[in-house]
Amino acid sequence: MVFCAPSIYITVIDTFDTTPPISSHSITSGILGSNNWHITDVDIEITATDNDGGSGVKEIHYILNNEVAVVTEAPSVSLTITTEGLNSLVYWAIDFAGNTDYPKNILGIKIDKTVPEVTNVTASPNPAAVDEEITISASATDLTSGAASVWYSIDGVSWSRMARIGTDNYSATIPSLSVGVYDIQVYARDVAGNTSELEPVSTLLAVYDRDAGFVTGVGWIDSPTGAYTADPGLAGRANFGFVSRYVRNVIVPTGNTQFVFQAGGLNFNSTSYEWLVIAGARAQYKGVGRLNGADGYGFMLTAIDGSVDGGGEVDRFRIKIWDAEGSIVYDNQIGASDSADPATALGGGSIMIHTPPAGTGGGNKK
Ligand SMILES: [Ca+2]
Ligand SMILES: [Ca+2]
Repeated sequence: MVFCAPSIYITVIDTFDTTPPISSHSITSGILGSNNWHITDVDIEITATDNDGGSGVKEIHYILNNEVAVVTEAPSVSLTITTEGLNSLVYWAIDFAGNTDYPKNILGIKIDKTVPEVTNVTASPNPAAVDEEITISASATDLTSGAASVWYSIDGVSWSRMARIGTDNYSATIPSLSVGVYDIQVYARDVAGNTSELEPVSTLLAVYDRDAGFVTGVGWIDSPTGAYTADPGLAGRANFGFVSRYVRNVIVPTGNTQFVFQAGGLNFNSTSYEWLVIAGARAQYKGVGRLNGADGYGFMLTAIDGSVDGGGEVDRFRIKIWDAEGSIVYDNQIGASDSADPATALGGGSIMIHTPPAGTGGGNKK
């Protein structure tokens, strides 16, 4: 050994370090969901140490998902994996003597940050009679970890699991329900544990009594601009569900009406009815209810059953909602008189007027 100059000194040490450094990794942050899937980005730290008296760690190299190798001149490096799906990570360290650690190959770092999507929630038949079995159907997809389970509730009360029917379709049956309008909500959970529970997809289900006269409606309209007076520019889909039934000599009809205009955050539920008039294909009724949980709103609903003589083959719907001062909150036929026929055709769903045979019931008229 000759210690005559610093450059030679380094060369000499090199010849004595024949031991590669040792590298390892740890996940420093990231939320683990189910089945070893992470439901967030994953932060990883790779560190390396060289042997005692060795030349020291010079570089850490890593390759994420078979991309270009990243070289860091330090004994540790942090990286964040953001890509959803199965990720792979290969890394190794090199010391100043040029010894190379054997590459660690980490496969299957699984990330799914996306909630599953529920579509096509339907109830059938809808409307349904009180003694009819109702089938709830929905589709659920999840491109990353896959849908694991799909759940439904009636008015959000309790959740029941739906059976899987084919690849993306799910189904459940409800033996029967009493007269009313029900909010059938569905959400899905993916294999990683992401859930769409906070924003279930819903559809309204109407249940009627076939022994009474009734009008039912379930479906949706394209709410026109101008309908929602607090923000007249808003348009979009509005869902409705209603049942109004009547018995001869009983003036006040019973039932329930729900109307939801999602873009305006408007959610109306009737609390009681005042009167109902059914004349041929046209039904109209008036009542009071709650808007977004607050009492003190009036409403009038007018509907045409296109399948009844004179109905013109097209189901049409109008709802007008006003506050305690009588100011209009919502009217999808704003400016028209209360006696006008509804002009808005349904985007989907149906309106059904049922008049019981003479002597068994009948329409009351105000
Ligand atoms: Ca070494
Ligand atoms: Ca997912």
